[in-house]
Amino acid sequence: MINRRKFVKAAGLAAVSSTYVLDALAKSDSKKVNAKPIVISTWDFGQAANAAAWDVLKTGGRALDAVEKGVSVPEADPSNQSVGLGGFPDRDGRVTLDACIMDEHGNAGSVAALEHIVHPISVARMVMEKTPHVMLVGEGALQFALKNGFKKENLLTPESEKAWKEWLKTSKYEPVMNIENRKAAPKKLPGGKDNHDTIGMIALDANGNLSGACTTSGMAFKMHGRVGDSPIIGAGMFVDNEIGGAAATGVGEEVIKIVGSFLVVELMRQGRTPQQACQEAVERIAKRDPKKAKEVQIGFIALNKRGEYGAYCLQAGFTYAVKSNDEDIVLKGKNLF
Ligand code: SD4
Repeated sequence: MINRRKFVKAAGLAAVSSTYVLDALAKSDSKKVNAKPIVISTWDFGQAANAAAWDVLKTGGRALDAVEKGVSVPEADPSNQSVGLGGFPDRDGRVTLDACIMDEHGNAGSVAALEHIVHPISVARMVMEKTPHVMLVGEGALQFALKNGFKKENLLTPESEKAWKEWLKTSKYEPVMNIENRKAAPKKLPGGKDNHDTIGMIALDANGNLSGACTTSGMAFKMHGRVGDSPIIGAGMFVDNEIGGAAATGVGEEVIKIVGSFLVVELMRQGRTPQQACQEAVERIAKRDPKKAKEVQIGFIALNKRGEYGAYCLQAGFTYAVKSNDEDIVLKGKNLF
């Protein structure tokens, strides 16, 4: 049988204009056909989130309910300092949260710079289902949440407050990330932590419907009012029920500039496998700003309508979690550098 890599090389990928050919290639390296239900999410703590999503999926539940329930796990976990309760604050000491959600009909809801609410993903869902809008931010998002029964809470835990006070001593903003094999001394946040724990999750339910969710406290010690990629539909997450879904983690500014998750889904539409699509999006980031790309971490996960999944990142150190009837695993994302 012809080796796929050699075939692509021989054909000259740039010269392959027919999506038909690419579609054939994509199918030829399919790993999982009809593997539904299935859920994938970013980072190793995605496994616990997947377990909660699986409770919904295994009984024939809707992917939308699964992703909301799944990402609620890290949101409520104070030890996760990049999502929800206990998230690192901005440089003014305020915990501001970003989240978005999409259902199988292409409906979308989002909140950005939301304070005092443990589950921004549920507020995002309510924006989607109960308002004529897609996105609410800041004070308006908080008022909407409070009017709809969400409780106002203090999200700044003593641990995150301590880390912020430590950071104030230098007040130097620099994205700190999970990168293995750092040549230079690894950058760490006060308390010795990395800062890349946004959860992005895509699920395919037993009925073959896709939904996605993404939620984060954003980059630690960001400027007050800074919004990352995570709540931006098409950047931090995107789902098209005909094709697949994708989510991003990492330095959001770089993801926004290429509309990353939308790009991954569109590449799958053109025939790329989830893995190939994620790789191409990461390469696009590296091509745009090669110097920056070497310094930051960005990872994408993708799941297509057939239940095939993949991931790709800039630097070694990105992990993602997969749960289906056959698998309950954490995988290392393949990396560019
Ligand atoms: C952001 N993408 O706010 C998020 C940060 C992140 O893991 O992924 N952290 O830019």
